[in-house]
Amino acid sequence: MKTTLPTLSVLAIALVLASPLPAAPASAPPPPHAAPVSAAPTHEFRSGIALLEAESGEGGWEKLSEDGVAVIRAVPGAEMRYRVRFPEPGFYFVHMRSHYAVGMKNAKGEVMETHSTNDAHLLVGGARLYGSDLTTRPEGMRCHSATLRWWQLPKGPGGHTPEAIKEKPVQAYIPAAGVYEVLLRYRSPGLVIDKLAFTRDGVNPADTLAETKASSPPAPTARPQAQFEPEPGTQAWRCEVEAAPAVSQWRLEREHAGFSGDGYLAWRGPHVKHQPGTAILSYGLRVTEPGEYRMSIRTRRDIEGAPRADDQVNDVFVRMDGGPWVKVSHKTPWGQWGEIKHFSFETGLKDAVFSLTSASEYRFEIAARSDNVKIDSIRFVRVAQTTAPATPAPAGKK
Ligand SMILES: [Ca+2]
Repeated sequence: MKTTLPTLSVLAIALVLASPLPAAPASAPPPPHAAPVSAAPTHEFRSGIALLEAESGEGGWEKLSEDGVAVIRAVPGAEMRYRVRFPEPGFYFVHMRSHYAVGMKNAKGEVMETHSTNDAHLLVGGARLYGSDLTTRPEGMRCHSATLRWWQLPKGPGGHTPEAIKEKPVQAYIPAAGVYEVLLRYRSPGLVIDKLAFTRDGVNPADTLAETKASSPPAPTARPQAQFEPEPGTQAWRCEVEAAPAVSQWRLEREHAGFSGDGYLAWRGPHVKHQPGTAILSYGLRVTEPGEYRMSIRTRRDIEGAPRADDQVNDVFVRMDGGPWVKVSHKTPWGQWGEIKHFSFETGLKDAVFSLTSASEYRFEIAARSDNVKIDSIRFVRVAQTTAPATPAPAGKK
């Protein structure tokens, strides 16, 4: 018998090595692990994605509509709950389509930094997510956009997310198939969430989701807030900036004479150079003759308080028909009316000319960039068809 025991032991080890993957894979991260609930799920996986409309959850976050998109906004002390059925154990990427608040004021009336309004606590099955090292446990997720975008970034642990995981996707670890509660908790004011999502694989699942969204039919958007009018006897179209409502921290002002129409809009919010799409003003431009159209925006800047550098208080973002946001800028002397008429690229300035290739209505939009910039009116002039256009290729028109 002495000789058979070692043989059996070897056999047992061989059997263990050959057995299928154990319930808790060798790559299981450090606990505590998520714990399932017995309640019925509110969300299921379909085609590899569990997609949670944020407003479908139960809880006390404010539900509202932004440009026709149903979203939720953080409320101090309140939570939102969802129950997702995860089909198999393992790691899942976590996505949050969200944006922070621009120009939000704190209790003292001071404008808050956008990074103070950009995150939420998030627990899955009562457990924290994992950072990209599959060890560090962030408290939640954060975002870096002024408009709704997909984000996968961790927040915490602590006030400053560790560098090693900071800009890398978070994941949830699900120890066994089942229904798990997804719990959003307040961390900062002003955070707006459109959707949450869980995906199993893919190098960059957030891009896949964003593309899915972009390729689906565009959501019905609100009408432009104002319309360009043709200037009789010319190839020009004109619109007063203030014909659009002064959203967010655009302010209708009349202090400096020389404006046209009812006044001009001044951006009294923060400098938002990294957040194109902040506080959008929209204008409908009905094109009857396709061609190249040169843009100019009447503008001025004034010394208000401390003197500023010459390349400040001088730009806004514009885009045509949902194309890329482009910075447009000017160097008009301080205290004078002038014109913004150049696209401003890292490589230099180019005439702000747009290719409007179909006889249809285009949507021209302006978004904030420099603080305290003032804009009065917008004009488009059809360019004589002699030279090749310089344009940042706005989105293709049908
Ligand atoms: Ca005006």
